[in-house]
Amino acid sequence: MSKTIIISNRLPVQLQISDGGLTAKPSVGGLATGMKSVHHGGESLWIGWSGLTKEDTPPELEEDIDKALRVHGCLRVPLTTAEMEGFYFGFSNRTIWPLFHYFLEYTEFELDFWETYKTVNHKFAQAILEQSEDEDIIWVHDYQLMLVPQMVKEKRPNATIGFFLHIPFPSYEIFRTLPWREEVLEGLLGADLIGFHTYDYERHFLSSVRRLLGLDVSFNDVYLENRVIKVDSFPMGIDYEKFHSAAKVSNALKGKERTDLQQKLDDHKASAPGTKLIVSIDRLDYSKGIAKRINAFEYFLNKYPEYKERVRLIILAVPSRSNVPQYKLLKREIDELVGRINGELSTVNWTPIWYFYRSLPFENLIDLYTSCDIAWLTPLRDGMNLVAKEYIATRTDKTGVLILSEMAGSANEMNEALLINPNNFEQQADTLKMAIEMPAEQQMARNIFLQNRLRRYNVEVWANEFMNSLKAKKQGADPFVSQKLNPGILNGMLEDYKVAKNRLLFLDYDGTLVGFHKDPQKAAPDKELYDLLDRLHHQEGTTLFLISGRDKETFSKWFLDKKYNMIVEHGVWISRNGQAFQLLEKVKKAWMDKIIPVLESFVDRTPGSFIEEKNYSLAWHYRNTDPDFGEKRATELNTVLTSLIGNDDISVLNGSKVMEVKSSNVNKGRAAARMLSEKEYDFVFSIGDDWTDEFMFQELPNSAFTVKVGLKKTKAKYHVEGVKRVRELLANFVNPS
Ligand code: GDG
Repeated sequence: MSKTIIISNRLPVQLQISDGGLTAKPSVGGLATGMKSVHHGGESLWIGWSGLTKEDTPPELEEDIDKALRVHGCLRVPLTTAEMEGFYFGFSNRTIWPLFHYFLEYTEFELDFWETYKTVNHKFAQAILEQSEDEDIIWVHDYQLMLVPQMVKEKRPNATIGFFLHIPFPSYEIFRTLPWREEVLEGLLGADLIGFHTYDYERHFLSSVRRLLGLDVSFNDVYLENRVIKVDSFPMGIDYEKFHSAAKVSNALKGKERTDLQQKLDDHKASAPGTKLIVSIDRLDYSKGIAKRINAFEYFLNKYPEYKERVRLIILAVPSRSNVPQYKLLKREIDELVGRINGELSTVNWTPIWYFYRSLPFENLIDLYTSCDIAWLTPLRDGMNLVAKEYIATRTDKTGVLILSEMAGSANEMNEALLINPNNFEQQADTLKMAIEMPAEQQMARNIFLQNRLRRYNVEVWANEFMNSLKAKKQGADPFVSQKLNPGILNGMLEDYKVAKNRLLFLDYDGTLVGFHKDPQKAAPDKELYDLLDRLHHQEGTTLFLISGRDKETFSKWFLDKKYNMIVEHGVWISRNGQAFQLLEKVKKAWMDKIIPVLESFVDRTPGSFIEEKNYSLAWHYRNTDPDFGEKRATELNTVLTSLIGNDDISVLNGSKVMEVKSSNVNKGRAAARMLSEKEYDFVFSIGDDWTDEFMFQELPNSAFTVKVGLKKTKAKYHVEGVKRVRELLANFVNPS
């Protein structure tokens, strides 16, 4: 039976070693909770770091630790202190974290960090490989493990792998600064499904994939030679019921039953009626914009001094990554800021800011959420921000105002909150005023919508949606029209091949027999290809045609003395057995003079594009342009050309990164059909990779074997994965037994 394997940097279990021995308690974080529906029973395993480095693990407890973890369905990846330094505090938190949160100035590109990151990712991948089987579903979490999907896929190609990134994926302009950007993208593309919190992160990722790896992307699918990867957004929710019911319980407690913190908050409210409490809760992280928020609070108090003594800001900053220098500096900055502002503005009755630098127990978190009239969250960048959602979930009477930064992923789903730009102090001061003065009915009207959405799309739904999408990928629900040329079909085809007396083969060239090159002239045939074609050409009973959009000069240079049969320029010219090229179709070319200037103007305006002038057609190549810009220009050119050519017998063909203008009565399909009509053939085969080959697939009789190279939609019956596979397939023809 297949099982689910979850991988994250930290295991969802807290280990504690004390005099009394070892304890293992499940963590209560959002991820651990959300994965409950996925990680249960004996069918799932969670692999991660235990929280103890090798140096911190007493050897005599190793076995007990493993046993304790096993009870929770967990397996640890042992890491040394040095590995944690380079992998976690180094590459993860001093390179990726700042870079992906747009803090280029804090980003360190250290080769040592990168090397350790690779080593540790490898350890995680190894642990997965040891524990998994082909039919398992593997879900990798977050930025610490971006290389794991590929490391696993390489060794276990049939495994179904999902990856979810909990932090933003930055725009291409930021991501491209990473020295190891290609490796990171390739690492992620080992997955079958890649999930992000928002569509924006998804779009940034796809843009980097196209620009840096030059891969084809169609909607949210990335096309590799042998696989299609789905990229999608899954906005993470919270355990709504847990927060909502905890708030209900807390509200129902009376007097001394209430927590100490709640009693203090109650006393404060009683002593200062009409005052408002504003809360902010974050890990102490520069991405959360805590220092800016404090400055904005000071700005607000100076702009609207009537609110002095009438509002108080409670900041809960949870210690985080305090080994990283940048976090130490931030801690100092915030300490100083709070000290200065409280020093300058406090009165006998009032301290503007209550600042807690610690982690509070869950009950106290609920106390803060339920007691504060406003939650003010101002991250400068945040993948999602669950605190915003948790605050709303605890507002059982539906009052409360959420002020939320537009830069948080959650802002996309929380339109009813007051959304602000954390860099705009003027706007923040005015929004705070608005929040303080907002009538309860309006607060409730906003929160009803927010609560309904959070209740519906909770963290369990999030986890299940991701898993269902991953399972759908596993079942191969890809919308391919053609069938993979599997060994069964191949054997049948070879049987037919063997017994056939007269075989006809049409082989496209670029993208089929050779890969694409930036400069088309460089895609010359290699020795292996010549050998293969020679053997097919000289095989008894086989008629081989190279059929291409290329010009006759290039093909003459490469193949004329080989005497292969060739059809070039999509069917304008034909050469058989080494004879000079002859016209196969009568074509007009007067139109070309009119079209050249149009194409030239597109070349001038599209860096990297160029014109290929053939005898009877004109091709505008844009493989080397910026991919987004190139596509945009191609659409534009298509419109211009179609309006220009009107009813003339000219048509525009969209090939693979090339647009070709040519006479309508010429295409590979017509040419192939003509060859077919010359003689009786009992085995017909055609193979090609792009749009222009579709004419062949369409035109050939149903009995023909038509094969598409790559995974695009096609009229061909079968597909193979890439040039290497094409050559292997043709090698079978040389020796069909
Ligand atoms: C990353 C991404 C993304 C906070 N203080 C205490 C405490 N918390 C809990 C909150 C909340 C969680 O910690 C913080 O979650 P966030 O989403 O706000 O932020 P990150 O830790 O940065 O998380 C983020 C998230 O991953 C999920 O994908 O949303 O964008 O940066 O659940 O309640 N809990 C307790 N005491 C505290 O003092 N018990």
